Amino acid sequence: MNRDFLVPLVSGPFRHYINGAWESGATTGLSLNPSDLDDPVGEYARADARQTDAAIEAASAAFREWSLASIQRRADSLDAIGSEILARKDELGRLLAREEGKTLPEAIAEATRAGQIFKFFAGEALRIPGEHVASVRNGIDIDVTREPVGVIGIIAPWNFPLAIPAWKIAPALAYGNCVVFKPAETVPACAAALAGIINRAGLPAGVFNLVMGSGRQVGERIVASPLVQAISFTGSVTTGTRVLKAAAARQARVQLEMGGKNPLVVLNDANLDIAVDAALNGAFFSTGQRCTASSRLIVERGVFEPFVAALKAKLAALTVDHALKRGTDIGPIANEQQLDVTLDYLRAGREEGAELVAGGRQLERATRGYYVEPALFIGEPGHRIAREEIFGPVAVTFPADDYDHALHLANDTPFGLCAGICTQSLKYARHFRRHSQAGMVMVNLPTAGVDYHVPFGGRKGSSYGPREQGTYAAEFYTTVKTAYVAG
Ligand code: TXE
Repeated sequence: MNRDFLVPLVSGPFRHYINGAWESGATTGLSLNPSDLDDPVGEYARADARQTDAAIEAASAAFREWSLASIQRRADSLDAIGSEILARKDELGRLLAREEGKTLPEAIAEATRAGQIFKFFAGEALRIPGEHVASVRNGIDIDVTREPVGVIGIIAPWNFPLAIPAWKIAPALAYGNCVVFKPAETVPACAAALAGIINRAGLPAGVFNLVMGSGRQVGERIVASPLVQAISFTGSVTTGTRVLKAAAARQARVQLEMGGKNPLVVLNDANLDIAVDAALNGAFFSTGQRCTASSRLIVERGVFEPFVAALKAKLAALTVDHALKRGTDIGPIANEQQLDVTLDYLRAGREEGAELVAGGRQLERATRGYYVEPALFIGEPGHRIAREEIFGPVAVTFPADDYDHALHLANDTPFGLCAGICTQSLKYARHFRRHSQAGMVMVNLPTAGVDYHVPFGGRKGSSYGPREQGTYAAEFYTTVKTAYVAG
């Protein structure tokens, strides 16, 4: 489809969208371009308590109408949102690359995925499942149906500023809920662009609201509000734990997607080209800022040296530069805080005795930005850099004695989002699939890179609550009613 849209995607200052109207903030913040700090993306509104409450109240007031709207109406709205996203994926991709710093091809792919997610849930709105069950008592029918939950508070991170909001907002709306969306402060322009597209789909006022601002002020207010029935959160373990405690204290429904420290196991019998490409892509693409990043590379001793040598060679050939520049493989780190975290871990790795075999230097480019050379350490499983999520272009590799040892090391982590194995052995692939303590398993693939129509989520410290995406999203965004009917 190639439609010309007369409306600009977004124009600063980026405003809140509350009860069907655009609103300036109580205060403002500045969104930066991490590839070029001299090219700010624009000012954005920051909400205070009053504006946050206004968004929540608008969503609550809109719930009755939207929850009773026909499924055709809901499907058509989501389809329209998906269509505009897909038609403007290049424009959205440019904005995303400029604001978050992933490369343009990665950003366009993310925009495409966001559009596909809305299209998928447009279909799901027409397929809301239910069950008719025979009663143990004569003359009674039992129906199990799914109903909307209410107002959903959506708290999102900055690393996928279109796709993550899409996979929370689309199912929320498809199943008849209203939304209060709080994006991360690194990416307000992307959030405002998405809100503009949702606005043009003509939802009733209040069904979807965008409020921007700090986690402490806006996020905590959403989590604490008795008018918000459910919270879907993606972000750090520390914040996720706070959200969980606050939500549990008032018995709100909650779903958390948090960090990962995802292992990629490479066995002696692996196709080394596939394994090295999986490691390169999984660990370093999107500047390593993916919760599914392959940050622990566990390699059987027989191929450890050739694997490290081949990966080093590939790393040396990568171009780290401005996200919008043609030929850039790795963009900058998304914000200053994340740059500091990455540099701290690079220091910690050296101090705890890990061997830095490639990269790790801060880089200067033609424009001022947060550039860091992708870094590979040979470390030990107990090192902090091998146990804690870094969320930057840093991976650690260590050898395993055999498959059993590799499986043990892979599972020896407080996280459990995704785990990968590279092998040509069906026996080990099957065993790993069954015994990996992760929510997602990849065989001969990077740990990052998932489809949009199947469940996404992890185990242990990575996730809490029902899975996101695919048909499984219904578990979180609907509540079940069992009805007994006698004639
Ligand atoms: O996350 P936060 P940040 C990890 C990654 C990164 C670290 C910090 O390790 O280094 O988190 O990133 C909102 N109540 N991941 O600071 O703080 C906040 O405004 C309610 C991994 O961005 O968790 C933002 O909208 N909300 C992760 C969202 O929560 C609060 C992706 C996430 O912010 C809040 C992103 C509060 N008290 C970061 N405090 C992954 N694995 O996918 C903050 N927020």
